[in-house]
Amino acid sequence: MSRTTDSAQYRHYIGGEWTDGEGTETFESENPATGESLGEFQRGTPADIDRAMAEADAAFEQWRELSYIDRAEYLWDIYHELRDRHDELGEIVTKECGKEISEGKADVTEAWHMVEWAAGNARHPHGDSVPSEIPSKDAYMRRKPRGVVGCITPWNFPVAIPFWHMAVSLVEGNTVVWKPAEQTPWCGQVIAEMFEDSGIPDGVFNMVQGFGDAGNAIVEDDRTDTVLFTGSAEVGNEVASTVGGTPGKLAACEMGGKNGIVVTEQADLDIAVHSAVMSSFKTTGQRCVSSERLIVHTDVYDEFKERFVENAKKVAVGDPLEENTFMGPAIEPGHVEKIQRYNDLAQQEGANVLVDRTELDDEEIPDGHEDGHWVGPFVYEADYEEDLRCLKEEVFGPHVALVEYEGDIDRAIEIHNDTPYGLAGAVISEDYRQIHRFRDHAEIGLAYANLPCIGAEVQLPFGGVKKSGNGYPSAREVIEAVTERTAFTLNNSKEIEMAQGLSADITTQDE
Ligand code: UN1
Repeated sequence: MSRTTDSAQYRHYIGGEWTDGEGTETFESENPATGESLGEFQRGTPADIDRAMAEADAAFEQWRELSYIDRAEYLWDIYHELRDRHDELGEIVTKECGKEISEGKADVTEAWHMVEWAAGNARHPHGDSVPSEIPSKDAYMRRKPRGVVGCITPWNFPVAIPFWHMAVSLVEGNTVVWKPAEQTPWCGQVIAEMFEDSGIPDGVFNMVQGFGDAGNAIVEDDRTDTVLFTGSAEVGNEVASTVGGTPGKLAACEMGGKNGIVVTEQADLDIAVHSAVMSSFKTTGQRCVSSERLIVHTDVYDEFKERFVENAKKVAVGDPLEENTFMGPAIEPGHVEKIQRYNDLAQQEGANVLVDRTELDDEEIPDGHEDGHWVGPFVYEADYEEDLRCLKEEVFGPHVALVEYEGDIDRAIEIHNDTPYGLAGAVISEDYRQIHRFRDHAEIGLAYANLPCIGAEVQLPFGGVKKSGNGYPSAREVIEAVTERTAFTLNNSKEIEMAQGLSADITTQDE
């Protein structure tokens, strides 16, 4: 059956077939820079998830019997396709989620890096050989796939993050039911087509387009062994608590952050300003690792402020397909409203506004882009106080607080750690003692020094602490979430000998 219906609606991919599913509704993908429709998609229902689960469950037994290396072969096909279609796919990412074109392409690059890591890992040793107290025993730690992995992915990395979740899961021998973000179904469609082209056995990979009700059906289904979730803290915490209450199920959730950059009195201010601009405004502040707090020492505060503000006033917002654009649009009208609400909140909480490009001037909006979801940088200074919501809550936009501090690095770290989140952060300093203090005491999973706090590479663990996540749905760490470990011990002797000095003698009443 073809990928689309006669009226060119895109379908779900379940059990190796394109299907309309049970739902009667469709939804559109919209280009956030123009408001144009990019395509119409079937909206999946819990019944569609049910079917996808049944297919994934049924395909598991055969898939797990293949060798790691044979499973990885399907992923290598996808790796080559991602590389061969780099420019085209980068443009699709940019059109669908609004990131400027170098970011659209980097998303695809990050995807093939993850596929390369997962498929390459198929030929690396898995498990450990472990010594035993008893010389005649061999002990090993071996891994087994868990079964069906449910993947729920966000719109801001619509190609890379699905592969963070799915590449390792599949190579490790699991089958997959995936729901792409409702804002980026076209990227979902393209990825599903790649799996179809790879010839992966039917049912091993399933994709259902849809919204939260479909995602929820994945989380609640008894056949789901692991849920991998990347997205908002609200949804992620619900996923983690639902799954956590079900014996035998696991969830690895990676959520947002209220990420901070500490600029100490020992900072190189060129590096500081460059890192802060990249961290705050790339992806229009819509990375989970984007920085919304710049915590700057009083000795360098005025100069940093002047230089950062100058950049924020001028940074190029516009058509994301243009190479000179630094910031594209926000993803959707509701998100623009959220950013506006937080910009208002900061003012109500007493912020001193330094740059307000919330509403762009007409001449800043490129021709033909009047219906885009535009929002520019909003920069303010706030006196640090423990209960300011604008310093604690994630906005997910180009909303940036400058916070001045006095004292030593520990004071900066105290302010830095005063949020419920703990994903990414950076320290800018030429003093290695300050850098190491930050490395060891900042409550975050991704720490940087003299760099932006965005742009992690796939071979590093990715994830946070506190409200930012309970697991690591990417790279090496995802293996823990999608496999079971077996501690396997083999006796090479005819005698049974026990560890810990435990007697292996069977004594009888006659003795
Ligand atoms: C996200 O912010 O949602 O570290 C993911 C980075 C990217 C991934 C970001 N590699 O910026």
